[in-house]
Amino acid sequence: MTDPRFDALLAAAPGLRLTTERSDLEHYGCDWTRRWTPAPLAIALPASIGEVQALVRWANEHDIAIVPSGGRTGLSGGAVAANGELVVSLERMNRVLAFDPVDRSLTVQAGIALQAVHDAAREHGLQYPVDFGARGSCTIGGNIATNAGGIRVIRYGNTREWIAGLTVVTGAGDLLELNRGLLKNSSGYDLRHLLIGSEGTLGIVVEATLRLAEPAPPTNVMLLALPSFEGLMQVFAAFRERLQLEAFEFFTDRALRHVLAHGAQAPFDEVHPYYVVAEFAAGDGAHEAAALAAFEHCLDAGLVSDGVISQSDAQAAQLWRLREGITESLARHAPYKNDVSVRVSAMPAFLAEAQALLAREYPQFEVVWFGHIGDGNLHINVLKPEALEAADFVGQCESVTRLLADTLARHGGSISAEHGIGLVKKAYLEGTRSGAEIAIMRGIARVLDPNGIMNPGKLLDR
Ligand code: FAD
Ligand code: 2HG
Ligand code: ZN
Repeated sequence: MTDPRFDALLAAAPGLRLTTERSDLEHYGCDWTRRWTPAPLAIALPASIGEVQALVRWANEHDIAIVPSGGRTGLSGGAVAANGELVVSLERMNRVLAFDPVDRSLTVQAGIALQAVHDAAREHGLQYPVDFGARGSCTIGGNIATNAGGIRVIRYGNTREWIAGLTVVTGAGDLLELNRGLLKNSSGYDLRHLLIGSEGTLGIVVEATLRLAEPAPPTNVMLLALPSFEGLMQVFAAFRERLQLEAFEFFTDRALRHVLAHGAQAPFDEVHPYYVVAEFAAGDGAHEAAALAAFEHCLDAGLVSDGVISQSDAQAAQLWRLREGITESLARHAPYKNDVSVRVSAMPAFLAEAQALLAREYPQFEVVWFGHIGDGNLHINVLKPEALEAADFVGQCESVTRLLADTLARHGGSISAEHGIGLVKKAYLEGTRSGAEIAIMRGIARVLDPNGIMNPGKLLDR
């Protein structure tokens, strides 16, 4: 730690933990994308809001870029520090601060893991309904910064719906308390919503007040096998009509094969091209009958070819593993990820067009399709052929993404549904956002972060 600039920082924030150990730089300098070589200046681990403010002010004085860092499970390169940035990890700020039974809210520090929030809500007989596979490692700060979605959006919405208040240190070093947990607040621009989805470019979220929901009803999980994707949205409609859906997730046989190779158990004796995991409120005979009716309707119409319903929590977890295990099972193939959305009504046409285009233009690639089909959100992972160099692979995948972006533009969709733009999708932002919108976004960034120190190079160039 020989850099003399750190002396002033440690004088202003004596409790701050600062490290330049090579293993720490490597550990904190990247996210799940693994595409960039970590090269941060240092890692700061504040334990209080005062320390966060001190280091943001110091970074402004010394013109040092900051990368806010949560669990680094991000899939868009948002938490990457490859250019001498100061990584600010919130991992020491991971406590539950307050629970309010009347407001049904939980106030937490931003570095708390999503799973710990679930546990805390459950202790109070409630639930925090944003949920997805990275729950054990991702943090509320990262969820807010990406407006994370997940497997229950179909019923509960994205992270944005659950944020009643935010405490933020802006890029200028100001402390803002946004909305203070109010349910109703028509007092002008809601700056809280600017911070949600801002990918660390406007400030550092240090605390959040989360709304909690009634506990989830007892549920059952069903795995459906589908002969073709044309009928997918009809299956969705049939189940949504008859049941209260908590989740409706889609994956292909290719995805399943990777999860099985990773140790999961095959759900059916036969191979089917497409699958859906549906979770729905259950627990009494009427629900069971409705599920059976939905299934039989789809079977009679030739929309599904097989199905299995969970008989225990353990079996439900096993079925979920087939869907939630996909990302991890693909990791060894260095996938190039796309995370796209269209309106649910546009999904069948988009899916058909995109699948046909990719198969025609890029037959050399294994493409794995899965996602939150009930939200109009698909994950399209292109796997790296072993023989292809990483740089060549990424180069070719950029043109896959360009093709997808053009297709999305025709269908009015978005190049990032829930993972954020980060570094990975910056070049394609203009397909989803108009020039006027991007100009306003730049203006907002200039106001909250006048010296451009907050996560520069991510989301948009300023
Ligand atoms: P990080 O990766 O650390 O950071 C993400 C972004 O947020 C970066 O731009 C970073 O600078 C910024 N940031 C982090 N903390 C703060 C803060 N306190 N203040 C300001 N900015 C901050 N995402 C989904 O939406 N839905 C899914 O279903 C889903 N499933 C996943 C499954 C797996 C197995 C994995 C590995 C990832 C998945 N993700 C999913 C992506 C990822 O988990 C989410 O984007 C998550 O919200 C990132 O949280 P994090 O704490 O890891 O953030
Ligand atoms: C999911 O839905 C995540 O499982 C990860 O958003 C998607 O790995 C991906 O592409
Ligand atoms: Zn997802």
